[in-house]
Amino acid sequence: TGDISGGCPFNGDGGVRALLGRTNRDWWPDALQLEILSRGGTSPDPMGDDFDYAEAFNLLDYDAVKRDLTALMTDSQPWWPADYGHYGPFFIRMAWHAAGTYRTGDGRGGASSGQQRFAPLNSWPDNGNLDKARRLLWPIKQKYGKHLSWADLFVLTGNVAIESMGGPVFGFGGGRKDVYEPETDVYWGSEEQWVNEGVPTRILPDEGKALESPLAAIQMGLIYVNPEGPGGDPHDAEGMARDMKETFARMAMNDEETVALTAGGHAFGKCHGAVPPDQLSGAPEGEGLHLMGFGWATDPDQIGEGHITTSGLEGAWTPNPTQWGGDYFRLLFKYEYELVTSPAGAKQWQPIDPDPEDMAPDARDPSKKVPTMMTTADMALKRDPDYRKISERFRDDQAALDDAFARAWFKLTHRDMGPKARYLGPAVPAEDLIWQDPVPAGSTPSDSDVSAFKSKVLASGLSVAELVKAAWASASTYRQSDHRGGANGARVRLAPQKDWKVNDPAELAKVLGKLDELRGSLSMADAIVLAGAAAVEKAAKDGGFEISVPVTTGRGDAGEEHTDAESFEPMEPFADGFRNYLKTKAPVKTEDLLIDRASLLGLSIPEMTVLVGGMRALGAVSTHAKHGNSIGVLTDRPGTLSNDFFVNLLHMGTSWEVVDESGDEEFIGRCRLKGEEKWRATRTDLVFGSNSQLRSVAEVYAENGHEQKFVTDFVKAWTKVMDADRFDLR
Ligand code: HEB
Repeated sequence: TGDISGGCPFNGDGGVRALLGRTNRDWWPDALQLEILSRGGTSPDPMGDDFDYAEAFNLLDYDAVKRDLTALMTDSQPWWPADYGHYGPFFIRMAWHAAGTYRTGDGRGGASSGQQRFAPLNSWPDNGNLDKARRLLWPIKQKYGKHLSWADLFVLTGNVAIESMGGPVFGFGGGRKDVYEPETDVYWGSEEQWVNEGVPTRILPDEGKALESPLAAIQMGLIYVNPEGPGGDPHDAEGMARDMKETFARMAMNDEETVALTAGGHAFGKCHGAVPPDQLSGAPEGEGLHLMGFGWATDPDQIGEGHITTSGLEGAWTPNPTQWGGDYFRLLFKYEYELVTSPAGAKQWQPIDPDPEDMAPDARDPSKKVPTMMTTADMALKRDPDYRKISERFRDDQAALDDAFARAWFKLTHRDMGPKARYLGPAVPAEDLIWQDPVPAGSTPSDSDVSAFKSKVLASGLSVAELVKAAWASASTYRQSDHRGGANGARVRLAPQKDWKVNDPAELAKVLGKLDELRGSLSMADAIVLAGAAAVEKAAKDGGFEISVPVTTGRGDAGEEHTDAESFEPMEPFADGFRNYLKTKAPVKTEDLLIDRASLLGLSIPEMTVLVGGMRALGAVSTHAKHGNSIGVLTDRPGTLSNDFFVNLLHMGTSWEVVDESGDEEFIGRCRLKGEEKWRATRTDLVFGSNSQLRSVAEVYAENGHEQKFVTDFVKAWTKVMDADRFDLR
């Protein structure tokens, strides 16, 4: 893939930046402050905790929804008339923009929570007028209610749109449960202007500037690239292809998928740039109440005439914008294109001397013919040599394009749903796809096999820390953003995970080798988790607490043939505060990276806190270049599950000083009276004493009388992480 950032996350402009960059509060300071009603864990979700969306979806009359959606496609509404009498293309763009925010770097974005309804996405310049597309769907959403989420509806509508115009569709999986608030955990960039306000482009090779990870868009407010060229320059053909390759790679798409998606998408519909953009009101989130959630308002008569501006570019790609087919590539290669300016002032490309039958119908009056167009991004499909080869093949082989488009669209719209076990409904394709990270079914071992294995593990000579680290390495790759990773499949024993530095590869290989010897008929995936459980039970017992760590077996083992190794590379933890690991200093504070990881694991503040404290006490830290396995292990009895970390961290007998050469990353704790060194720790450790909110939680675990609570809470949080990916059980 074309990752020109060198795979290093957060490698932006340098300098310290906030974890979340520019947030909704920064963009819209006057917005209603609803978050004060969600204090103290009160949820904004009106459906309540016991609502089971899967159960509701399974009662949906899937065929009836599809019939209703098909009818809606051509049921033009006077307040937003359908171009060519068909809303299909508009809905495809809606679905593509819903899914297209996905990025591999942290698995965030994507279609799975219907975030297009909320800020900032509802107001991104690139999502212009999609407020209308969503509102056209309200009667259908209202009709099917709890049985069909907005998030599923967006994707399903895209599918029905494609089908209703004769396009190929691979399948549909439901199961995207709606949320009722904007996601606040996604970093969209730190720029303070939108793309249409002159914000600079994010890839500037001359200035040594690469696209900051995990971002996948080239300018603030775009889904991917600037259609008019890099930074708006239509002549930079090389830069256009570079930007497309980089951004599409960030959403897990290779060149062939990128070409198929773009050409397939632009077989349909048109661009809107009939009026200068200064005639439009602002984006939805900042608009007046009377607009009822709409933005980009303009004169209704103009809308009726088709005088609409969205991107500012104007025109259709093909003579048949509501019919699937090969016209896009046919025209792209048949004609030379010249640079022209749209009525809204955008740069675009127009065929020179088109034959009359290659002209497009006017969107409101089919008897009128208008020239077709290409964006600078479309032109890259013939100007770039790699793309051109693929484009020529698709031009000459429609069946190949059909298949590639259908598959790439399915991947685009389902990439962030995680394993296939999470898909619902009658249209889930039978074929397993490598990007779904398939795991062969496991089996459930007998209780006696399990306890025999655990005894053997504890007698094997492997330490508590080694076993805990291996189990953590296996399970903690899980991220709730795209539901990838986790202990199921035991991919920790495969490339690239087995070689990640955070996993202490040599030690991990030793532990896994031993477990493999001892496991008998158990799967490796179960064996790793069971061995971790045995270690935690022993560590608790050594601290005076008899507890049992529950393990639900039944995990399967994935092989290399089930694993797209390259797609796991972006999942390498750049920092893992739970193991006190930092690869290289980032422009965000190291403690921010702990919060980020805890959020991807779906942990609460107390869960994160008790896990950090517990794992330190167990000695389960990644090997530190200078301090081996001792940094942050604030206890004299590593390997025992105790609250020593919190007790010692908060003890007033210790004073802390920064180790200057460490660049603020490392600290010495000295005896306040005598001055001798007692501990070494990192930012991730000290933040539990210095941050007032984290301290308040750390204090609970350091308090007398909470020793048992500490152990119980640790085991609960531990088990949550071990089981985070067990969708097969739910
Ligand atoms: Fe697209 C449209 C660009 C990709 C599908 N797009 C469009 C436009 C533009 C663009 C500018 C116009 C808008 C308005 O309205 O104005 N794209 C673009 C770019 C890219 C893309 C730059 C990257 C390269 N697409 C894409 C994809 C898809 C699509 C991937 C799917 C698959 N689009 C689309 C559609 C449309 C568009 C369907 C039409 C819409 C209507 O018609 O409304």
